[in-house]
Amino acid sequence: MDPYTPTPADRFTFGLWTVGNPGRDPFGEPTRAPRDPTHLVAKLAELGAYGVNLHDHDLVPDGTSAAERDRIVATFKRALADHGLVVPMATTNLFTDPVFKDGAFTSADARVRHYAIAKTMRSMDLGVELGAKTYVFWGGREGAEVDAGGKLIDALSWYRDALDYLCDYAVSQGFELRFALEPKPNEPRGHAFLPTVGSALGFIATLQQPGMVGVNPEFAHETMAGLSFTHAIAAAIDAGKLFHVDLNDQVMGRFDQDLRFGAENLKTAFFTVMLLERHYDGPRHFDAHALRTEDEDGVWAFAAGCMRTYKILAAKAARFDADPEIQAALAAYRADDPELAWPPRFASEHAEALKARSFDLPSLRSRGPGLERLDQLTVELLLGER
Ligand code: DIG
Ligand code: MN
Ligand code: MN
Repeated sequence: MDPYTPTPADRFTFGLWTVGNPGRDPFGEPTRAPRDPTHLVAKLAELGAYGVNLHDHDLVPDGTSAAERDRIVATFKRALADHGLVVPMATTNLFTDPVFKDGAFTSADARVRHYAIAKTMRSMDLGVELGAKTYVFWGGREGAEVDAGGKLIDALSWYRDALDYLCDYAVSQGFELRFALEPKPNEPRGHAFLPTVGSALGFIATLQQPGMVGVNPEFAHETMAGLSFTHAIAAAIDAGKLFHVDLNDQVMGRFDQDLRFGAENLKTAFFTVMLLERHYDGPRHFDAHALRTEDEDGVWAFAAGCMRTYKILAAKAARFDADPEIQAALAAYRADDPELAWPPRFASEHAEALKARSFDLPSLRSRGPGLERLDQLTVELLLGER
């Protein structure tokens, strides 16, 4: 069997909006026909995916009657059961409806803010009904083009009020839900609130129930901001806040391209996979879509490519760990000195001794870390030469 054939054990997931993306962009109409969610479930299962995610209105269009909503959900549940897919994550569309044109949770109109919270609660109900354990908040319209509105600090306070209220709602309903904030620096708003993983981590610390809230970093979003996605993932892991992850690819400094995983930055994708394989056991969600040029065959080639590239890079990460030359270079890179082991707790005597200690600065200055060779070995591994 092909070692890179995905299976549900790999926990690969896709949003209905990803493989269902019709190919519309700001300058062109859709190039693909819309596909029914049950068809997308069947095709994803065929490819070896584990699960499917959704915004509320990907499945139940806004304004649907309660009876029709229940029929749609029952049909979708049957498709999930028939094809063995789960719904690990759900989220709310707070960005398409023009009512959110100047923000949802951060709108300057309290009526819009409260409508967004009501819509999110109904969407949480749906997500939990489908089995979601993670709820993502991407603030697509939470931002500004005009700072004269004077709400830059109020917006964060309103954002906090909404999240604190929704955490209370989840607890009151007995939902086993963790929230994951998804940062993005801009687009569709000129400047987005909570633009990066770092800013989201800081914001979480100000919430009333910070333990319920983590981050959902997206490869394209940190890259758009000119940041390293690998470093963003490491910061989230370090903070114990990597609750979900959106994998795709992106050319730095471009609009949000949501490219197939591995399509542009193979080395960053490699180290991302290495970190996820070592420190994260959640779904590997591909928040990406096929190029607008593609037909439906191209959509499924895109989806299969995301999963296959992840598995190939995971195999490369295992080879990295087993490669004697790479491991020797890694061992040589780190220098330790048993005399410098940290004492169990701070002691003034230790501080005085450290201040008085002499260091061989000329030798420390001239020591070479061997990073060029280590990086070359990594490149050769990725090129299939090791
Ligand atoms: C875009 O990157 C956002 C929306 O697609 C969705 O709200 C979230 C979940 O992955 N990502
Ligand atoms: Mn994106
Ligand atoms: Mn995303």
